[in-house]
Amino acid sequence: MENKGNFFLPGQGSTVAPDVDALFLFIGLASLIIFAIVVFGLIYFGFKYRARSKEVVLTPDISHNTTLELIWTIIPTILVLIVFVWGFKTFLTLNVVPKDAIEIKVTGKKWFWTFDYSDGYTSVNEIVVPVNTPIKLLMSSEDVIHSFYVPNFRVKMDVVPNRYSVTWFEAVEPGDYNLFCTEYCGTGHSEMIGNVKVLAKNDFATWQSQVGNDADSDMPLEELGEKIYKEKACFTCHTLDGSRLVGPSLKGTFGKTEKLTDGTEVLVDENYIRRSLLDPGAQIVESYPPVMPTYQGLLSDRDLDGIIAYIKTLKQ
Ligand code: HEC
Ligand SMILES: [Cu+2]
Repeated sequence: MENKGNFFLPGQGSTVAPDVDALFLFIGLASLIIFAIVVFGLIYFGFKYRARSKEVVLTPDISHNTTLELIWTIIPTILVLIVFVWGFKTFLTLNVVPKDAIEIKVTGKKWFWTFDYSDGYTSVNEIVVPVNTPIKLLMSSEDVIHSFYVPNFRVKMDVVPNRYSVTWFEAVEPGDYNLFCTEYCGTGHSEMIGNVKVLAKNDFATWQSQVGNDADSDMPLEELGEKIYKEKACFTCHTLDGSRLVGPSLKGTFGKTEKLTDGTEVLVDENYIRRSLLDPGAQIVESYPPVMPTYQGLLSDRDLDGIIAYIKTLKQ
């Protein structure tokens, strides 16, 4: 990325970032100057009118000063008007989506992002977009409030259950940019991290044609399963080394007997795993919260075969 940013702000990666930063800088500097005047005045007058003798000297009876009062009313009013007009213009730029924008559906859930593109492709935790093209994000949540935040783009918008929110951006340089959830949404909140991959226009076209042809169809099942484990962010809740996270570790799961919350025991076999992914609420492992999201509609039959094959490789 050309624009690396500085100590105070991350690099400017979108068309709106310079506007947002300029206004921020103006408000910051104006506040700093006023702060300096007030503090300096306080110290200066405190010193100038300090008590010089033990005798009580009464302050002369001054009721007002019209010139001073006009100055401290007019200057702040002008400042507030500048901030209002400037801020409103920037607010409109941030909120009015250009007509030719490409639309991507964003879904937040505990604790990852899914992105649905108009050609039917779905990705998890990575949104891929072309450079110099306005992108409209139509966003909703499947559970609690999340918030979509890309610091380099100066774009942040809440993602709320039961309604849609909309935001947009136009990236100005290819590269990878952090995507954070900025609304505390539970245990895995700090791991709800994604990536915005901005590609040059021709690279984006190549990417689109690749995902269009289903590059996974000739991958061995175990490899496909491993890829899904990473891409669908299973790792935010399941480890591979036997340690407990939000969910049980997948190490040595296959073939073991699992105790469920309803007191029954069940053998972890192909059908149990399939059901865990498509209808996770049906059988809850004892001592774990029922928070695993459903992957119904996100995983094909072959994907499920892949995950099962992969879990089988994770022996003790
Ligand atoms: C938000 C956290 C979360 C995510 C993400 C998640 N799971 Fe789970 N998963 C859980 C929890 C909690 C349980 C245990 C409770 C239950 O049975 O639903 C569980 C249970 C399971 C089980 C049954 C394990 C057992 O020992 O019986 C399997 C298999 C599983 N998950 C696989 C996956 C795979 C594969 C993915 C990714 C595609 C995934 N999970 C994503 C939280 C999650
Ligand atoms: Cu979140």
